[in-house]
Amino acid sequence: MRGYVRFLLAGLILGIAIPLLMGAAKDENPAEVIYHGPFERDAYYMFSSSGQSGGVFVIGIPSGRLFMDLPVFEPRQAYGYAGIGTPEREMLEKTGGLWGDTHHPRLSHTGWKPDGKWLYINDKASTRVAKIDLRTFRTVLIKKAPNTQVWHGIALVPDRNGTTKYVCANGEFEAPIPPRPGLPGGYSEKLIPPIGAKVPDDWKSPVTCLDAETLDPVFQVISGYGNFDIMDNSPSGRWLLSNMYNTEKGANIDEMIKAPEDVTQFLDVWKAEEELKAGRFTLVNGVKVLDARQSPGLIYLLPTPRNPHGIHCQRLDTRVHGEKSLGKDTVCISGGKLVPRVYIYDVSGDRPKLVSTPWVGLGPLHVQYDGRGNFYVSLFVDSQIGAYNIEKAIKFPNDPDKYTVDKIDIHYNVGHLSTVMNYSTPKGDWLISQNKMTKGLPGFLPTGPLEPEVQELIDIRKITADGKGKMRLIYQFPTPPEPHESDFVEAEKLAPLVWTKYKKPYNEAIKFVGPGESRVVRSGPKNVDVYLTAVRSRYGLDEVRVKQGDTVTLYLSNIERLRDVTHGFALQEYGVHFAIDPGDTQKFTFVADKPGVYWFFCTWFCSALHMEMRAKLIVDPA
Ligand code: K7E
Ligand code: CUA
Ligand code: CA
Repeated sequence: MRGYVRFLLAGLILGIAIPLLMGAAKDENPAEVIYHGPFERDAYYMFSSSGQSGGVFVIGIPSGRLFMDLPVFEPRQAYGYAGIGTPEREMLEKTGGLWGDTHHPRLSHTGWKPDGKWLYINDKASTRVAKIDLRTFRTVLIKKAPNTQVWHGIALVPDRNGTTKYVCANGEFEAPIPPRPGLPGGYSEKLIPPIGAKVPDDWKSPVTCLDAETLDPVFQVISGYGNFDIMDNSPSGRWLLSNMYNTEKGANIDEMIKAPEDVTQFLDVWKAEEELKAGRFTLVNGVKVLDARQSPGLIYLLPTPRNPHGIHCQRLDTRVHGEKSLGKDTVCISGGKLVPRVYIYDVSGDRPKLVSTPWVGLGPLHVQYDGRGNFYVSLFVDSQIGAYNIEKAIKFPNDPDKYTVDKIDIHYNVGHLSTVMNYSTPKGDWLISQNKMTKGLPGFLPTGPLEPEVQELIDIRKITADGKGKMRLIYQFPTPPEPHESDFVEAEKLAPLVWTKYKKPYNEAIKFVGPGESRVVRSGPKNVDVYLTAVRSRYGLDEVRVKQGDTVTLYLSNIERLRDVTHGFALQEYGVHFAIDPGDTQKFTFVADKPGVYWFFCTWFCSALHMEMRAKLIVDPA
């Protein structure tokens, strides 16, 4: 009898539980969402900075698959990027060095949407910005600017039609700039008490805006304050926001955390353009420098949480809010590392206003949006991500129960968080948590005292416009060190624009060597030019003969017509390696100072006869 009751009960429970589970499985099974079987393509490209790896990770979302570890500020021999004697190497060396610390990638826009043309990213360490051609996924330009030290935050400012016009960058560290006679204040909304002014007054950290095409500086702006961290622009392109954590002008950490509040600078880009036109600038090291102390209304300073980090502006999802919302300014939100609040600014008018300071949790760093009216904050100390409703957080700033939508644990210590296409037309589907610590995460294979970085995919599709619903952690994937921020474009938009082979002329400065054009030309008493083709699976010459002491310039063209057939070139004893993609030509220069016979060989497995793809460099003794 007892058995029978148990059987009945079990049946009852299963009868309820099975349909429930099946119902849940129907739209909630994470495997169905993120698993991409053979031949299945991701919906988005995610371009994530790779931090101290010096480049960009190209990752498919939602699968989390790593497609490319794209080199920018560091030579990468697998891609033949910036090898010894190449023009890329020279560009890196001229602008600061052979390593970088990348932070904030941004995609170029046309009409406020990613146009699939360029990707920009900064190197904090050497105050540089790079431009990557998305037809080829190659770094094509790297530049720096004078009068500034350490670019941390960057933003792409659009013109009035939403097309990328400037790449602007924050100088984080103060550096001396020739002092100028300044007018006293008058531009500050709230006086920040000067505490321990240890950094000299003529040390500035300007905001620098570069021409998006050439990366040459168009203007810089200085004020009575300095030290900028993270930057964003309002969608219209009018406001450029910079967070400042050292309002105290302290020279060490104790000084830098003294003031109860710091400052967000709102730079009116349209006003800056008027000032430039009116000639109200000074040339400093060839750069037009605007001084906010002499141009009232050029900047506004508003209080920000003590030692702020992230400042991010809302873009609206056009599917929810219509095409006109694309360039519409609404709110920007700043997080502060040392107080559990974020500050919400209304930037829709002619003057930015602080409208709310809601409580969010411990260690708020960065803020993202879903385009439906909610914002998401990374809480570094709490190891959580919080979701909040903007309207309610403005209406009921002292009632977290009213505006908090949901909180979710992450693993661990989230830095940046990225909602898909947050910097253009937010999709409101996925949120990627880019965490700083893995801390022996169960399920991750240990890799020594240093563990891989973990990124977590969070489903935010259930969060509604009126601030209801739950986030859901559905996937964890590792990446090498150390992703900071990400930008996104739809795969269906970018994939068709990506070249399958190089088109001519891609680099006018380097002449393509066509089939049958391989030759050795003595161009001077001590100069030899070598023109060489590569095709499966031989070089255009079996032997290259030079004299000891010759400066050899090699032009190597890959004359393949098939996509993805890349060849390599590794030269024994000379430390030379590069890779050339189909249709591409590379150039490098070296001095043949060691007499002897040296095999050079292909390093990319290009055909069944790849091993046979080798030839001789003969250096005759002088
Ligand atoms: Cu890593 Cu954007 Cu440089 Cu914050 S920054 S975490
Ligand atoms: Cu060409 Cu291997
Ligand atoms: Ca401070």
